[in-house]
Amino acid sequence: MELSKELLIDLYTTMVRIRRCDEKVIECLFAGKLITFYHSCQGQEAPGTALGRSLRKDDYLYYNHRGHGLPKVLPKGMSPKTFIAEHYGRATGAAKGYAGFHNCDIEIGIPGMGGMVGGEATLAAGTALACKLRGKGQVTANMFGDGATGRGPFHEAMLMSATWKLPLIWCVENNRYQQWTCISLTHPKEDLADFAHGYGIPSAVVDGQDVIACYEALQPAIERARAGKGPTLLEFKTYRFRPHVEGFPDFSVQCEGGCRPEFEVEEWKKRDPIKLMEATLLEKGVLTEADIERIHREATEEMEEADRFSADSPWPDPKGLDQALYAD
Ligand SMILES: Cc1ncc(C[n+]2csc(CCOP(=O)(O)OP(=O)(O)O)c2C)c(N)n1
Ligand SMILES: [Mg+2]
Repeated sequence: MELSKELLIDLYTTMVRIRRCDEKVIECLFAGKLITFYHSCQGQEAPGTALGRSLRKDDYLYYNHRGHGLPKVLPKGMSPKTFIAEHYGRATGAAKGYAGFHNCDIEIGIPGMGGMVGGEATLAAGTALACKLRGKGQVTANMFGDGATGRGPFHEAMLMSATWKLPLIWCVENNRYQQWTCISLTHPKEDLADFAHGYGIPSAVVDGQDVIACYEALQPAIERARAGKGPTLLEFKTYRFRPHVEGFPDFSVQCEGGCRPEFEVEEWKKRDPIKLMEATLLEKGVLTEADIERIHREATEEMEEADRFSADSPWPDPKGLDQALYAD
């Protein structure tokens, strides 16, 4: 699959914007400006970027707590202003500042998340059923962590989606950890994509650090869903560069042999998705060093502006709590 120059630049720029936005949220958090905590998505920008950029505006996209959806909602069209303002708890935020990190926007097909790991799976089956019944070629995608595949809702919804041939793209970001527990203690097999065999649906294991590989893997899965042929399970092998949640020590010892050794983090940083794409685009002659410098500078300025916008935004009116709810 040959991706256009414009698309390659767009995928790269989107990942840089996500990284800068993530860094800005962390900076604001430690400056005491936010009403919430934060689960950084650094290192995991590629799968969500590829997914968000592949979906239509009227497709549904569910995300989990990692980056509070940032690497999915920004590529699907949410502004960093809306995202950061929500963390500030301001009325201009995604959930009008009422929810702190709940980055929903139904106008662009983002119903939001709940606090329960794997909880979006059954909701995704619900919107996928709605997509099918409407008959407009809409699809639903659900991107979640390896931890969610250990929960009942994921398997119940997988079974239903396979049996009813729902237009669903199941995307697991396998970063090998669930908070402070290594996957070797929770899952018997290396590849979570193998779960698909039991449900009789196609699957693939994808290099989650390579945004081009992610994009290419998603296209047939989305086409299959749009064509009414049913769901696909894609497993993106990836890694988070920062602690599970900011401010908590990360190198605990819940795993045999010690959990998440520092050298492992350093090894994975050599496969930073942004650096990998940068090298590819320089090699292909799609971007110059000057272009890269400009893209980073513009992303930094965009996030500074989003920070100022958020800080200057009004607090929500406590009486308007019901306005943050929606029904369809
Ligand atoms: C049902 C449920 N159990 C436990 C938790 C606490 N919890 C929050 S995030 C998390 C880790 C989830 O791991 P994973 O799905 O792999 O996502 P990752 O953090 O690695 O991105 C856990 C256990 C929760 N929110 N919901
Ligand atoms: Mg995980």
